[in-house]
Amino acid sequence: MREESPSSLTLQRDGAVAVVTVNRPKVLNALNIATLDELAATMRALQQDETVRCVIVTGAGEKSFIAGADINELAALTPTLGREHARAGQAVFDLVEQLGKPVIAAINGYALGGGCELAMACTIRIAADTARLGQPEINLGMIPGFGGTQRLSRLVGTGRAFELLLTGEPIGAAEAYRIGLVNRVVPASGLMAEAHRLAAAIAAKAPVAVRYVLEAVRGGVQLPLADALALEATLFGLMASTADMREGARAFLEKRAPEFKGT
Ligand code: CO8
Repeated sequence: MREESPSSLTLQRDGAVAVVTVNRPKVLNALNIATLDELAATMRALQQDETVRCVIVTGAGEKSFIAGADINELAALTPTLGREHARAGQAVFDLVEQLGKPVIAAINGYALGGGCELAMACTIRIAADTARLGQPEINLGMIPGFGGTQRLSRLVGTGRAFELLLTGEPIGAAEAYRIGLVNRVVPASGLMAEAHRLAAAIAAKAPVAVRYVLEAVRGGVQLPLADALALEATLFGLMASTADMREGARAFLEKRAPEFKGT
């Protein structure tokens, strides 16, 4: 495993899996502008790196995934800066959502405000049983600005989103699982092992197929069903040009494990 350490993020590689850890434990990994910039630069580099097949995002320490945007910076925002800050954060989370590779949020504690928003921009969310998730912005006299009002309602429905957004009360991992905010809940001690297991399993699939699943689902939900189905059919047609699709079918018929090459 090789390690690079920019100031507020750490980046580790484990084969085809990259682990990005937000590392500001003194403020429960709150996201300041510098950290968001580093996250964007790191994600762009991982996007370009063809040897990376899956990314895990987590927070340093045992207490917090990310406790939100850094409130020290929010307190000083003017209207113009507030809008720019929100748009900049949204762009970073859009990048995570549109990375073209699966991003797994390993939620190891508080995922509040911008932390919950980042988790929602990820492809799959695994929570430690100790995690707490929520959008407490209303308690600060503000609303989410990094996509929370939109991604939360799309993930859990408007009724539950309104309740979380209007009360600001965090929920535990079990409740987050019940409402579909996280995919699975595991004991805190096994969180990273589970995230690595899932990441490795996905990283072993045919990379083009993985990319097209992401594109079909992300692109399709924005479209009327007929257009979304056309998108799916087009992507399926493109898949038919890959060696991996032929290998997958041949391996099944020959009763052996496929060897995918990413072509
Ligand atoms: N920003 C800055 N510092 C923070 C943050 C944060 N979001 N969260 C915690 N900290 C700091 C605390 O101030 C404290 O610092 P210090 O030791 O210097 O006093 C340290 O982290 C430890 O925190 P606590 O002592 O509070 O730890 P507790 O275990 O008592 O409580 C909580 C943990 C419940 C997580 C508590 O820290 C808390 O409520 N934090 C704030 C959570 C929150 O409101 N998050 C939402 C922030 S707003 C947001 O994310 C909006 C995003 C969109 C912005 C749009 C751009 C314009």
